[in-house]
Amino acid sequence: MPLKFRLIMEAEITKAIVETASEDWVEYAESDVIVVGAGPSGLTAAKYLAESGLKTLVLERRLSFGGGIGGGGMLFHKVVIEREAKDILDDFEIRYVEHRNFLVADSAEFMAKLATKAVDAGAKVILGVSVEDVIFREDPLRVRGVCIQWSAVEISGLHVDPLFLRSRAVVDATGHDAEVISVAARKIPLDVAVTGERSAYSEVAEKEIVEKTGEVVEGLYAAGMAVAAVHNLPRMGPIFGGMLLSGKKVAEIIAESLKA
Ligand code: 48F
Repeated sequence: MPLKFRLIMEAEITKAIVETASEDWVEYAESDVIVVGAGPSGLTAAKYLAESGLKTLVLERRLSFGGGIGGGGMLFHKVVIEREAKDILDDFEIRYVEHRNFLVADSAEFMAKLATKAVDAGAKVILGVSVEDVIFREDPLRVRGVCIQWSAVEISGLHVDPLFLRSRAVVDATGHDAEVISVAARKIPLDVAVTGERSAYSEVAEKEIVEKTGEVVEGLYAAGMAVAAVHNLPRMGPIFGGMLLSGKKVAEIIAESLKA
């Protein structure tokens, strides 16, 4: 390879990355739905939202998908799913074995396929970005997007102003701390007390998280463990049917609401 070409190549790599990334940021400065968190509930929601034709952006603080899936159950590489969520496993082509009352999947396959199918359905996933606040409007009170920051900046503690992304709906799929609803509740404020989850009571948690999945204030929705944090529900451990069903349910609610 001639020396000249090698010298040019580095600059071309930079241009390729910065130009295409910038195109994405301009494109997603406005979208239908922003899902915060690429854990099981967020990825499930993203697939069904994108399939329903909504422009869907998933923002994930870490540089990896899967949220709490990767650790399986106390680092054993398996997760448990109830039979009620079998159709969702099939939609995502996740393989499982039957074990007594449960379906059991490999944690690596579970997280990989949730992510693959969400992306294949058309959801855009951007890693390494943290949501630190929301955009709101009044009369009526509603959430209309998020304030974002590179996770690296957040971790550094530097004072750097965020950028804004507008959307018609925001899903808090951030897990146990319900980070998006917590900040909105504190700063807007909302008439919502994010009291956090309770100790383990798996069957109650699985049922009530799905039942209480939905809108918290106009434009802001809770899915997955964020629902437990908002409604003070018990935790359930490494059983994931409730996360999948919650993700699917929030997608259906939003699709219905944005169509109207
Ligand atoms: O924690 P997480 O997996 O949430 P989930 O979808 O599922 C919970 C289960 O994994 C498990 C359980 C039930 O089986 O108890 O814990 O409710 O995934 C949440 C994702 O959100 C990201 C975080 O890094 C994780 O990948 N996240 C959290 N806060 C933010 C965020 C934020 N402010 N901005 C962007 N991403």
